[in-house]
Amino acid sequence: MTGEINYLQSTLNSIASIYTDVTFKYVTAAQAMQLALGFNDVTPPTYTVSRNSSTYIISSNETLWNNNPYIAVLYNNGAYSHPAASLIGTNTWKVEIPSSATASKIGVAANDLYGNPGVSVFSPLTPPQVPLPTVSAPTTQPPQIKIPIHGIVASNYLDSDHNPSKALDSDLSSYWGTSSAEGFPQSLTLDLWTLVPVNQVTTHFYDVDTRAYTYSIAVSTDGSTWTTVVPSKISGSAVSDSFAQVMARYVRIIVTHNTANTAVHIKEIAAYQATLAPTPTPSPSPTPSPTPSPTPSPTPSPSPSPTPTPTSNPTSTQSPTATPTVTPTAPATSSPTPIPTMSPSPTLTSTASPSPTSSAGTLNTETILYALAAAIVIIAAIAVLLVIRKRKSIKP
Ligand SMILES: [Ca+2]
Ligand SMILES: [Ca+2]
Repeated sequence: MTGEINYLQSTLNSIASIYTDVTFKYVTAAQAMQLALGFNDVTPPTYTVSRNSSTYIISSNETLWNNNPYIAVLYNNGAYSHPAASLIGTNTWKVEIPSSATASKIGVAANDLYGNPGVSVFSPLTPPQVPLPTVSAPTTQPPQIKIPIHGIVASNYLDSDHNPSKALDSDLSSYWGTSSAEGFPQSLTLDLWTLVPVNQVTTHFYDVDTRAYTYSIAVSTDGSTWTTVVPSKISGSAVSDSFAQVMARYVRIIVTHNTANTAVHIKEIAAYQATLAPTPTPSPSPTPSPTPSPTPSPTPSPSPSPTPTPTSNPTSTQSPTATPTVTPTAPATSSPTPIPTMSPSPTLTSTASPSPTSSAGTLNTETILYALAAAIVIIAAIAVLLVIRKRKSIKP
């Protein structure tokens, strides 16, 4: 391939030296677009990745074309998967990578808004578990949003009439109840399905009398490592516990005592998160209303995107700056309309894929193919130009 490109380059140089009144420019498709539209973003997007169990958070340093990176996972057995990335914040996406323990490489690829391709390959095993990001509790409690519960598991339950789902049926006459023979502790675990901000749990204990329960509440991102958000306390009937907002998938209440007997009974339980800051709609109001519009109070945004700590980032093999471009310094041209030169013009010798561990070799080949295709188009254009010139010279 390199030989073919060299041949192509020398051929172009030869043509350029003969037809000195023709300006040659060898550019990539992205660079051609830069020239045509007059902007000069030639830097590819770069990414950072953090991991929490099988959930990966990918951030880009700039807006991506289609607002969506392409993800490819290479597994140890040679298989590939292409999990979809879902947008969770500005230039931030979440990807669930199944069987991430057996994955060997994770590739992230996208173009920025100006066609510059950015590719990074990460190792899925190097990033450590991301600690639960905590947000300081707001001084004034904003309105709360009830979080959908996708699963509920109890350490124990008495019978089907007192199974864990009875704590989620919005019916205060039904409740989750354990067998008194099982004693304490007993726990009820809510599965929120994915990492979401949580800052409040409401619990409605069985309350036909003045009994009180001793309990604590913990959260987890992976179901194995738990962080206590409500230390052990005693309460009964309906109780609401607020805490500094955390990112969690699992919420667990652990009951260690009941003043009435040795069983646990919860009528209803729910988890909440703070209201997100309203996104301002850029609607230019043509009629200036005399009444001041009630601007939304600056509710402290819970910042749903868990900003990854820098240490958790994998050692990113930098995106191989492909786009092997050649800028043959064409001889002095007499072209009246000089084409603006591209400022950063990497030379052909800067071959892509600097990292030996990078598995993005196929992408480099693609880029070279694109460059070849662009060169062929240019040659064709020159040929047409030459024919036209020749015909013009023949005509009287
Ligand atoms: Ca860019
Ligand atoms: Ca119930």
